Amino acid sequence: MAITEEKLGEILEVYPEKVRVNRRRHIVLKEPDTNAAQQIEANTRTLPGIITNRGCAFAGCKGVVVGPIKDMVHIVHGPVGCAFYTWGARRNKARAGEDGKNYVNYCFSTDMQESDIVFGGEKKLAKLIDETVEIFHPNAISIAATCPVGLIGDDISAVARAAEERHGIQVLAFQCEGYKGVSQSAGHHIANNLLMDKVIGNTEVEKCDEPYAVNLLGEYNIGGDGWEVERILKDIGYHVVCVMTGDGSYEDLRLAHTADLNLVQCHRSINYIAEMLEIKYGTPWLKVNFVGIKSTCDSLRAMAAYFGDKDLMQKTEDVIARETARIQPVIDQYRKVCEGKTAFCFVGGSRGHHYQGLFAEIGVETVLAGYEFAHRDDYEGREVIPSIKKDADSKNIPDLHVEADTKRFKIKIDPERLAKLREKFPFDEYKGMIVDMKEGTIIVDDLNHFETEEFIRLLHPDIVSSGIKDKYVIQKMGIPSKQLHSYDYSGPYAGFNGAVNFARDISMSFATPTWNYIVPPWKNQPLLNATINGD
Ligand code: CFN
Ligand code: HCA
Repeated sequence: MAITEEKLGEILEVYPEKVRVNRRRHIVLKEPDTNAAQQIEANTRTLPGIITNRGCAFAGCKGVVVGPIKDMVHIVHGPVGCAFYTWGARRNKARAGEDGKNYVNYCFSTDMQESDIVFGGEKKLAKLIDETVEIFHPNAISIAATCPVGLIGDDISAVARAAEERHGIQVLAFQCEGYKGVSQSAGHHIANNLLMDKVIGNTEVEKCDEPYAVNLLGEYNIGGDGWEVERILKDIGYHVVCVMTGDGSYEDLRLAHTADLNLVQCHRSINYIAEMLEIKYGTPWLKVNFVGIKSTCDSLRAMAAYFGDKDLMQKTEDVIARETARIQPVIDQYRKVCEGKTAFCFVGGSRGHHYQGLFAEIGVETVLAGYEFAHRDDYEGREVIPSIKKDADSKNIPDLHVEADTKRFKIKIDPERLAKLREKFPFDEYKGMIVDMKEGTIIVDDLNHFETEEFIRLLHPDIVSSGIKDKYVIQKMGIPSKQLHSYDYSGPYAGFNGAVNFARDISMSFATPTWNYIVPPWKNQPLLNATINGD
């Protein structure tokens, strides 16, 4: 059943007036294909009292962007709960490199107590750094500030500077107190800025000797996704300089400026570094998506077209032909179980969009999708500077950046020139989620638990893919839930092998007899209406 404006009105009716108006702006009913892009409100403060799935700036900085760097020790300066929250649950996998250093399975925290809040925690932090260096010898250290640290005013930058002098390694202080900004997104930005400022390019090396040198940005190796993507890229002949940051290392990160091209998997979490690399070093970036067979093939072809080398293009086609011939028959089997089913696809800041293509490939249609904390460009699309380096007369890169404002990292390019480049490199655009969704589907920003249940009651999806905070509510409603953050202990789901794993897991969710033992509430209970002020 498609949701009409009237039906939506009924769901939102229980809210007080102000809340209703606010929430309506975060919901889009996809209209028939028109050229006018539909707009959505996003990246604004969550209404107090609404049970949101969002996290905090600390989660976005330490948990998401910085945490996966394996040869660094990441210290959580704060209560042990914050450290525990970012310890392992995200499933960003890592293997030690040649130097044998991998600390991602450890949890380092100052475990602040009441006395530290009263008297300050700087000394405790300095002592922890000393002990860490003595015991673990990491290549660098990060300190992540939690809410109380900002509130009591511990100067973590000063502690970091003094520790750098004592130990001769970089100690990065991330001022990512949880309360900053409106979600994880602020933390991504804080992490991007400091990594760009202090780590990337912090070496004598200027250029990578290998041909087709790329960085993979916004790939965090959840369930091994990054390993599958790297397998494909290496098979074709690419050299991966650095992955940001899944299974990534501090040492590789320093070399990121030496690559020829930046591939951006998760735009939301890392677009800042992609743009800063373009401004500072002239390295263009390409939006890719290695989730789903078609998206993977499209991305590989766009990369080959960027380099414009005939052999590379041929090798790309060979790998695509070999891999698809291998996996398609398997996918087709699973598709028989999944065909005709519908899904909700609500994840953080990019997967709500990225997974829709893969769902479609196994015959599942996404009827509702959204992001926890994405910005408007992730929904509505944005202008992307095309691959400037490949254009014949773009050797003089600074010409393109005449109005580059390095403080705010904004670039202005002559629109005529931009149009010409776009013609040549049509892949270089970031379309956002809304344009890819079908008429009659729903796009919801910062979905909350009340709305999740209401939309489930109305649309009866066959599967809901989201996170741990609503997984069990969904399953108790008799509906399979597939976590698209952690993959429920499975994965990888990216690339060709990932598509097979995903098809297998989703068809298992449908085929399990478990659901015969659970009766969804709308089958034997009247629909509950929320009450306000006891009426
Ligand atoms: S791995 Fe990424 S893909 S980084 Fe981001 S926006 Fe989170 S941790 Mo959870 S699964 Fe999610 Fe994305 Fe980028 Fe992960 S959709 S919410 S902050 N995310
Ligand atoms: C985070 C991390 C998270 C949480 C997942 C979830 C992740 O936002 O702090 O809510 O299920 O992917 O681990 O997004």
